[in-house]
Amino acid sequence: MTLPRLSRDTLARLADAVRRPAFDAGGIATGIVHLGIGAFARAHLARYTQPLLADDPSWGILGVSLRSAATRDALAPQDWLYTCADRDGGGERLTAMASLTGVLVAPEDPGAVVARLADPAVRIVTLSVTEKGYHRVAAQGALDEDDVSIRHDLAHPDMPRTMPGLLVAAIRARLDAGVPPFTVLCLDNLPENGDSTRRVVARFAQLIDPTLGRRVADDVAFPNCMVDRIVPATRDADRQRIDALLGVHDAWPVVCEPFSQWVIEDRFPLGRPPWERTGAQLVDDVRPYETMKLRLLNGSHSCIAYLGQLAGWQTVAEAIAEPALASFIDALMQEVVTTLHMPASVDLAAYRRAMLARFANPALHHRTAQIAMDGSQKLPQRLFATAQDRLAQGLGAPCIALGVAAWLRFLHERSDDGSVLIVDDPKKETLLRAVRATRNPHSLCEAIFAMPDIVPPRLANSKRFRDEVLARLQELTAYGVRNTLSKINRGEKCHDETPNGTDSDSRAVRGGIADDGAGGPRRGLQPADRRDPQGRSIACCGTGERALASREHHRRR
Ligand code: CS2
Repeated sequence: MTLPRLSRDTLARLADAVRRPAFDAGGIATGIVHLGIGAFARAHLARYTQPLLADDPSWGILGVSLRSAATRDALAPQDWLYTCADRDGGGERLTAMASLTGVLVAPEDPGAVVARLADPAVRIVTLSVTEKGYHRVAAQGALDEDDVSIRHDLAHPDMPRTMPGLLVAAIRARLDAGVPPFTVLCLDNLPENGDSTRRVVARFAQLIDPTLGRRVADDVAFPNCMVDRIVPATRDADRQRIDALLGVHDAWPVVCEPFSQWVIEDRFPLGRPPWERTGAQLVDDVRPYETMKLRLLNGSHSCIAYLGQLAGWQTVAEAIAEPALASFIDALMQEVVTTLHMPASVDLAAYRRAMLARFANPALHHRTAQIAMDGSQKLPQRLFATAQDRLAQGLGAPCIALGVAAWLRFLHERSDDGSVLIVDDPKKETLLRAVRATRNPHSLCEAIFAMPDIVPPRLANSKRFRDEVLARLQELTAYGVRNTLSKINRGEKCHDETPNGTDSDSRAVRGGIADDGAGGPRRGLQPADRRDPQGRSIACCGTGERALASREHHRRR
């Protein structure tokens, strides 16, 4: 039977269990433009914003795709409606989303995007364009002025292709028309993400016109924020299941974990939706939260991705169900926490436990191949910065070194059993050239460590770190992931440092989206909830929790 398409007309026909918007889906106006309207923004920004539209319909979100027309083409026949499915081992919760006012495709008509951005009704521009969308020299944070797309936009500022090009064209149009600039809110996993965005956008503007560059640097607000929600790419199986649950056909749903966190610096000169009412934390200084998330969650994710790709573990849940990998991730987190300086209200031990449970979510199917993408853009803030801090503390970074070595091994495009692996990275050509020039781990390390745009020179110059990475790469090359992890877990790497006295007891992790109508207590944060992909308890794999508990016990004594 062909199901009718999800749309404003069919909203009323959705199954009773589906949460619906508490406002007229056709009655909202654009106050936010979002560049990079992928799954993440639709499962995070939109979820925090939707419940607020009933009180103030002027904060609707206009999405912009910087590359493909797929989202626009799928959502246009649905009046921009879609479903957001929160999933874990305990079940699935569907919300009908109606917070988008439309989707534009920038490459088709960049002028139309600039015109919408210049509209005085637009007060905030949010961004999730992924790390590479900032066109930074990854290890240094500066705009990559040699980047082909940036060069294009500098030469054709009225036909921009890039995020900095679009923003600067719009800011210029606003200033020329006497309209104050919008606030730019970065939702990507960059260090000090607002400041990082300001650096590249202001530099781009300066290259066009020094006065404009100063105005961008001085007059545009770029608050920092930390975002967190695991939102894997939607699969066909998700679409089929969601259609059956909805009773109508949604061509473009998003699937995410129930957990969500958003910590924002409160600097919005033209106002903002009251996101604190839907669970966001508004703080003066986001940096500790952002560093915690980038280094603990994203750092662990990248290590799981490369080790998982090499070992043949296709999803994060499959990987973390391996006791040896879970134990390694616990050790990695011990290494990371010595570099964090958290407010007293944050319980890092609870954060770590919750993270392991989130990784074990059997319903997400978060592919290691997806996280493995763009390593050259991710590792500087996820692993290299942490290693640098460890070295400055006089400590080694053996677990981080294994993560980096796994990335180098992954660049050989072959898993431990010889299957083909796909390297998808803006620096792919340079990286693969280095790999193909040698089969020798030592010269590969030397070659990659000599790339200052990827590895910060200060770290690259550390013999201690280079030796640690080389040793790990040699082990991975000789023994493969499983044997290397077993060796490491048998104690060859184990350092036993007390992490900043933060491993206290088990208050629940802070954050989480406020319930927008029918919430209830969050699930998915308890170790006891961990399940393997077949739904079996994986308490046996809770090496991380066990190690933590035993250290806490030891310290109390
Ligand atoms: C992941 C992130 O793909 C990746 O690199 O590490 O997308 C991660 O799932 C999110 O940052 C979670 O908030």
